[in-house]
Amino acid sequence: MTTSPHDRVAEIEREGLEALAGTSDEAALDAWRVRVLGKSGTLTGVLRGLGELPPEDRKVLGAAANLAKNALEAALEERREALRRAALASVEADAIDVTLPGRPAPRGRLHPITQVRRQILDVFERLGFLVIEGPEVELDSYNFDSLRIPEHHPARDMWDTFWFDEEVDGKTPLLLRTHTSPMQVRFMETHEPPIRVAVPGRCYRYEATDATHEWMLEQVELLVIDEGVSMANLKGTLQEWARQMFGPSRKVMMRNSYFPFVEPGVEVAVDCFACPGDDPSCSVCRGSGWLELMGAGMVHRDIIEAQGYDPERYTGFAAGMGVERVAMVLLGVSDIRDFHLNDPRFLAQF
Ligand code: 2U9
Repeated sequence: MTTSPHDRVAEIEREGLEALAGTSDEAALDAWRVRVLGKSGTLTGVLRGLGELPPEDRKVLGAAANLAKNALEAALEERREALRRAALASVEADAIDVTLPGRPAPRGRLHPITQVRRQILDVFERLGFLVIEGPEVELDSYNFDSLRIPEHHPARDMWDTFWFDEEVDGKTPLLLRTHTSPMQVRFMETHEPPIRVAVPGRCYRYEATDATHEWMLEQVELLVIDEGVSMANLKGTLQEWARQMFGPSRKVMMRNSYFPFVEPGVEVAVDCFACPGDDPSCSVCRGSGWLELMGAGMVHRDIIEAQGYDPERYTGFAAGMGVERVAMVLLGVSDIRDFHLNDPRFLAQF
């Protein structure tokens, strides 16, 4: 059985369109064109054979073959355009537009306690203090004895302490420092007056936590020892610090207090920077007009003497503050525990 010329044209067109759909580049399109529409192409073969047909058949088949030729040529152009568009789109997808602004990289931030500690220390450094740091694991001799808090003295009750189990001569001398003061003692051992140091650092207290107490706190302590140092120098130093931290018109109030390492000892308060001082709804001072921020005093004569300095020649002052306490006041945080929960939603506010 032979196929009729009509069927042959239809078959060439069908096969041609099918093959064309499978082409994926310019070379394949060219090969397709040569195979179907070229000089020895399948459709060209049919058109060439027309001359051998009787005139009526020639006319009818000629018309059909020409229609098939036009359809195949149009399909070729369409396919070429489609491939060109696809190639262009893939180049565009890979391209880097150098004129676009960069993607912002997520930026970290300093912990609020770090920010406030730096702010506190910046002021003291401008006032001429040297910033020094010391170990968090201390000997009880440095943490207590040299600060006039001997073993079995009731004053030790002021600092609930984390002790290490390690024994030396039947005693457990190691602890987590309860204040940074042992570092001032270490500094005095290796330096002669004049001394002017600020000591930041983490301290630990074995106590229950609540909105204003944590078992870990950061302190900044000061020690100044020189000839002729007085309470006036203490007050002036803290007043200037308060001005730079909380605003230019700050006042400092000192009230009698007790710490074994100072005499006299004082509690230091700064007048409220957030209200006129009589607003009961003020979140900073609650209407009292004052913020208690630190303890301070004149370094006890025994301590000066124990370091081998002449107590008739040298006097000094010391002060200590909790960084978290200052941060709460400055940043408006009402629960100290928020600082070390490390919830990013809390930290992202500062
Ligand atoms: C030496 C001599 C004296 C450091 C001082 C305070 C008063 C004080 C507390 C405030 C709140 C610690 O963070 S807090 O709990 N500190 O009240 N600290 S005088 O006196 C010293 C330190 C070292 C050699």
